[in-house]
Amino acid sequence: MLGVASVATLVQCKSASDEKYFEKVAPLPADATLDERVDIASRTVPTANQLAWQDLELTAFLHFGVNTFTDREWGDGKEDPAIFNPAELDAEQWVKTLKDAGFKLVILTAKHHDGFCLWPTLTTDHSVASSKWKDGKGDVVKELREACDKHGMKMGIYLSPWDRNSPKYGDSQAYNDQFVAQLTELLTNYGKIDEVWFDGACGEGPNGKTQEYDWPRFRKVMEQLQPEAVLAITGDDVRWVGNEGGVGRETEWSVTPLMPSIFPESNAYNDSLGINAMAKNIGDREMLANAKEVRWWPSEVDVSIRPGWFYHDSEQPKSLARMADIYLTSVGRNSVLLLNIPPDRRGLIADADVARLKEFRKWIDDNFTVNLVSSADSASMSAALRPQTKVNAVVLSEDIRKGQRVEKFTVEALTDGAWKQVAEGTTIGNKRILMMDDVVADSLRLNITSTRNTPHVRPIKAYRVIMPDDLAAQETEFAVVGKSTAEGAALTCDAGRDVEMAGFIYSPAKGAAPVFKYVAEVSADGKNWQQVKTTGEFGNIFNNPIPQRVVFSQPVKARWLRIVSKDDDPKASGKLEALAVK
Ligand code: FUL
Repeated sequence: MLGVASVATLVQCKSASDEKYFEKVAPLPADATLDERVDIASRTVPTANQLAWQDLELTAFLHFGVNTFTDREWGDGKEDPAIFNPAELDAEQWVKTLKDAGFKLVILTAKHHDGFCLWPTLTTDHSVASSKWKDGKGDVVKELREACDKHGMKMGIYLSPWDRNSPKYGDSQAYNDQFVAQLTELLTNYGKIDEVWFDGACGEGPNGKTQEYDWPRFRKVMEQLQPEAVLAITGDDVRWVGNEGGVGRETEWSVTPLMPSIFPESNAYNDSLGINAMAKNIGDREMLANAKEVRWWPSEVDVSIRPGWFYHDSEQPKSLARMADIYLTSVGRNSVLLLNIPPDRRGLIADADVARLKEFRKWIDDNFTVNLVSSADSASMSAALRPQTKVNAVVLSEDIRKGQRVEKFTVEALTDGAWKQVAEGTTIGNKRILMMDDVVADSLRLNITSTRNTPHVRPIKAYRVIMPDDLAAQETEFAVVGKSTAEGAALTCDAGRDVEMAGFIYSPAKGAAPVFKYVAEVSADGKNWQQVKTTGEFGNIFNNPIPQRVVFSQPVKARWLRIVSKDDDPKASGKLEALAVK
């Protein structure tokens, strides 16, 4: 193992070129050697907007709209606007709840894929103006703005490019004009917007044509109207981490050759490099060999506090244990957490979610407020603890204004006069939290065993973190019963006896296409079937293939349950379990 003294020799110190930085994008000349490419990547740095955004650490999503009232995840655009009626809507309750929990920015789904606009847009009647809420005179975006101003919260907007309501969708020029008009309204009339979220989903229009988005135009509108905002997901300021489960990579580079989808050549280019947004590795040095540029494109981990993005009565917030895990694997892995807390039909964040957020904040405060390091020495990257201090977490951080550089490190603890390795890792970036087994130590030190350039690492911090018990994912309301078999388009569950069947859990199989559209049927004899859910759809299952929990409007007595795929290529795979009334 390498000691601290050897760090200087390991670090390829390039003090001359170290002064020169590339903001956001750095070209990699075709004739550059791999070492030169790595050097350029090490000097690629964030823009001021990106830096300010990375500093936020905790940001929140509010998925709210017609889906809240139809109990769906993806609306089809045919919803009657009259159903939107959140009689008790209180944007201050949202913002206060989030602020108390430590969130610094909140992003509202101003328009989701169903096309329903939460502000009275002039571009379509499919908006709050046609709803019953406040007799059509309400404006959710405005109410959020006012609450954010009052409580000192930054604001962002989600404007879905995919629009299942607009008759113009699929007629590229006409729809792009409409989209730009919507974006312009949102970025002009609602004060300072700090993040604009363009989702990547792009389905067919009613005319069967696929929409070609004019990304460069959208980006220009944003730059002109909100020059300090970051553009997320399809945009080139903030990168989707690649899953919706709350997990950043252990090796999470903010500098990557991956090209954002607002650039028309991105698909072909990323394919040529053999990478995509979900790839396990998006930044290792080997990947730089064939790239023509690298960019600072830091990761955002978007995940919902509940199984769905929209509020459903049948769902519950994640356990505190799960939330703590998410914190460690997002903020603790060089990412900004974007946690979704969906308001309910009243227009309020549900009590259970408010309570969970309070616990979440308390867990962070209890565990990460008191740094156990009594004095740190940045030159030797060592940290003195009070004698015999028990620690199980170290927090590391690079000064990313000078790039992200560290590729590999170990952490050692001085115990009974001897140094021993207690943790190891790859990237650090803006923040890295490393959990390890309890160790009783007098000092800690960091050994950087591989770096792209002179590292700029802040003093180590150390903590003793107590993970909450996982009372978790257990089903409390219903018993999970039955044995599942797949045949053709149907996935059948035999509960073994007659039960009061309240619903089911469908768990998609790893590596196989999930069921998307389905009907659910029950049977007393396994031969005659009765439909209980006629038009089911596991909205968003492709992006987020987690177990899908569906509760029927009322329980029905049966022994067998099946879901029959109504997809174009109907093949059922995965597992089906019945939820029985206890
Ligand atoms: C996805 C969407 O399809 C989901 O409905 C949700 O909005 C999520 C944040 O992004 O791609």
